[in-house]
Parts: sequence; structure tokens; C-alpha cells
Amino acid sequence: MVIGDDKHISIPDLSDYRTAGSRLNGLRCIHTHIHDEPISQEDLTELVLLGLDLMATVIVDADGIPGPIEYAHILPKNIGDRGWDITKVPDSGQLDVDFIDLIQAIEDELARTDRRPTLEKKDRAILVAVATGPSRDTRESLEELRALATSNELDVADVIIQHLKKPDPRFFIGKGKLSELVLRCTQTGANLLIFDNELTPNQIRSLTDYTELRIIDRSQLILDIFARRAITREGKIQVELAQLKYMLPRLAEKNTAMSRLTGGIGARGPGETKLEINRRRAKERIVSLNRELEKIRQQRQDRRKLRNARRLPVISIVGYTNAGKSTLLNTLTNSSVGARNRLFETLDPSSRRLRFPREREVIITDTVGFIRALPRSLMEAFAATLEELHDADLLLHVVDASNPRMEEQIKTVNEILLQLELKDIPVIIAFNKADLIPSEEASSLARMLDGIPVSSLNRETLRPLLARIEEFLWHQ
Ligand SMILES: Nc1nc2c(ncn2[C@@H]2O[C@H](COP(=O)(O)OP(=O)(O)OP(=O)(O)O)[C@@H](O)[C@H]2O)c(=O)[nH]1
Ligand SMILES: [Mg+2]
Repeated sequence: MVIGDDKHISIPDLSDYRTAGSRLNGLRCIHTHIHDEPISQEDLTELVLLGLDLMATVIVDADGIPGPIEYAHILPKNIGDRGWDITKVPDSGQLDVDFIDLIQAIEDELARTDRRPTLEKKDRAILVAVATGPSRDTRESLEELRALATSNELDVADVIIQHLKKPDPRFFIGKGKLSELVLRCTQTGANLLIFDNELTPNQIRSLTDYTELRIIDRSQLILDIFARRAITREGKIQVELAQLKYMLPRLAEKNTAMSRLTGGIGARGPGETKLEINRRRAKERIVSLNRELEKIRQQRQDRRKLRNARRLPVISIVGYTNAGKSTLLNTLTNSSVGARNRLFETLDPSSRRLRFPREREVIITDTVGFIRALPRSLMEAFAATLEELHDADLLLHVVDASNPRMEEQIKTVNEILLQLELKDIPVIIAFNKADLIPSEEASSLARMLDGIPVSSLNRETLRPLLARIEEFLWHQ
């Protein structure tokens, strides 16, 4: 029993009532309104946020005699933009509904929506962005976020954009939109919100507490992908370092949302065992990881010295993630490094020999791809890997010419090259995936930006590129 005053009731903490597996929480709230008002926005918010079976208001008169009753329940699917249904019965005495049946039917329908396409138990996410500028930019950015999410084997249940002059300081999105979001999660079985924008630690905490969902932002998603892909010792150390550095400023001394923060998506990387890590232990771990990384860096340098002593020219392939860098390396050198249609397939660099006519040889390397707003902590942690790029005599910038965001991607890559202080190394641009666009478009692109159209899947198309490389290395 909960008692309120004539305006509000405040519902106590119900977290114990959430039962795993069933969508609604098994509670029905029946309360009275004494001023003849209908079900309020506040009632509906509680219904949605708490996942109640039912919210009912009975209007009583001054003598306490019940009059009309109104009840609201969540709809398994939105009708228009409304996710709930309200029914009014003029006289409580005439209420003739089997609520057990009604609620069971809603739950069955919710469970049906939950039937997933694959047997694997995946996280299901709703992507959220706040647009403060042109909505085209936000939509494009969300498309990339979707690619990131699916590359990380998440289901994307929905994508939601809110236009705001400036983000809400507490929840980032507006509170009304937030209730709508929680409802969409209930309807679609989503258990995760991924924000395209960077959230402050406080916003993450407020959102987690308010919605009881897991909340991550774009940077954390990228970090999580890296954690999933890291195979080598070096890769793993770098990723853990990046995650710790990302988390450190977000580690409050006492923080209940912490477990959800550190857990990432599937509790990979610095996961469950470090739930209680405090700042001090995180810092200690960073120091020890850095030390280990330094050792690896030393070994790498030794290896490089050996290689350089043989004076083979080095060509490094760089470019936006998924541009086709590894595919190009494979086709050029008949190798089989991992290449797949998902973002950040490659984390660990690979080097191969590439033979040119007249017994000439070069070393060609493939490395981790770039992306817009690459989290700083990742850039820092991957310094050892990226350091190799400084040895290159030539950078081969692979561009996915079929990507609608090609121009921004070129810009991003150029900016990152600038940050890495690689701008002095000559670059040849390869407009890859030329097979996916009309050939006139490919050749005009190539002319305009002084690049070479190629299709890395087809060895024949690489001749002009090889000729350009040869020309650069031996005939200038
Ligand atoms: N149609 C077409 N697809 C290509 C071409 N080159 C690469 N791909 C495809 O693009 C996808 C990404 O290729 P990758 O070589 O893995 O790309 P990457 O640049 O190494 O990507 P990351 O390692 O994730 O940064 C794969 O599915 C390739 O088969 C091309 O010339 N034409
Ligand atoms: Mg690759």
C-alpha cells in the first residue's frame, strides 16, 4: 500500500519486483483521483518507466464514493506515436474486464516481438542521437553508429533522433523523449541505449539510474569492438589500457552505476572482476600495462631496425575502417590476412613482402583503420602500433569510393595523419571498390583528387597502382 496526497503519490523503489524474463513487472497501481481529473502524464510516465502491468485511477467524490474509472496499459507496438492505451469506464461498478487475460495477452505479444532472428543471445540496442545542427549530419552519423553496432554483433531495434537547441544537462535528451525511449525498449526487448554523442559521467549515471537500462556512448562502443577483436598480447594490452584510460575520469569513489559502466556491453576487457576497482588500482594497472607495452615496443623497434638495415622500402596502407585495406594487401601479396565487411576487422598490423619486376622488393604493411572521433584513449593506447607508420617511405591511402560519406572519410583520415605527425610522408590515394560505382565517376574522382581507381578484389585493376608505386620508389 502506498499513500500519497491529493496531487501525487510517490512510488517506492521497486527494483526487487523486476522478474527476469517477463516484461511487465507484475504490479498494478490502482489509485484514486479526488479532483475529477483524468489519468495524468505523471501516471503514464510511471506506467512506462516502472513497466507496470496496469495503471488505474478511480475518481471518487467528496464522500469517497467511486465514480468513473480509467485504466492504462502499455501497448506491445506503438499505435501512431503512442505506446499506451487508455480506457475509460463511466462507472467503476460496470467494469467488466478480465485484467489477468488482458495482461497475459500483452505479455504474450511482447514476448512474441522478442523472438530473435538468431539463436545466439545478443544484446539489443536502441541508438539515440541529439541533433543540434543539420539533421542530415546526424542521420549519417547514426548510420555509422549502426554499422558499428552491427559490427559488434548487436541487434539494432530502433533509432531515435531528438532535435534540441542544446542537450539536457542531466539526461542529455529531454525527459519526455526519455519516457518514450524506455517504452520503445519494453516494446522491442532492447536492453541497451547507445548514444551517438559523448555523454558526461554524470549523464550516464543519471540515465542508468532513471531507466535501469545499460547506457553507453559511441566511444565505449568502439572500445568494446576493439576489446572483442584483440587477439595478440599487444592488442589486448592496448585495448585494456584504452578502456582504463577512458574509465578513469569516470570512476567515482562511490558509484552504483559503476558496474554498468565498467561492464561495457558483454563485460569484456576490464570487466566484472574489476567492478570494485577504485582509481588507485586502475592507475596501478595502467602503469603496469604501460611497462609491458614499452617492452613490446622495444622488441618491435629491434625488429624494425633489422628490417630497415636490409633497406627495403616500406609502404604502409592507411585509411578509414572497412575501406578495403586488408583486401588490397591480400590481393597484392597473395596473402590471407583477415578481411571482412565489418568495422575494425583489423587491429594488429601485418607486414608482407611485395615483389616488383627486376627482383625489387618492398615491405607492405596493413594496420588498424581510422574512424571519425576515434576515442583519444584509443589513439594513445595504439601509439605503439601506429608508430610503425613513421617508418613508411610511402603511405597508401585506401578510400572506399562507393561510400556516400567518402569525402568526410578522406578528411578524417587526413586529420588523423596530421595528429600522428605523418604529414611529411608522401601519399598515394587509391579509390577502392571502383567496381561498385560507374566507371566515369571513378575516373573523374581519380583525376580530381589525383588518385588511382582500383578494385582490390580484382588483381588486374591494380596494375596502374603498382606502376605508380614503382615510379615513385625507383624512377623519381
Ligand atoms: N566490391 C568491393 N568490395 C571490396 C573491395 N575491397 C574490399 N571490399 C570489401 O570490403 C569489406 C572490407 O574489406 P577489408 O579489407 O576488411 O577492409 P579494411 O579497410 O581492412 O577494414 P578494417 O580492417 O575493418 O579497418 C570486405 O567485405 C571486402 O570484401 C572492392 O574493391 N570492391
Ligand atoms: Mg583490415
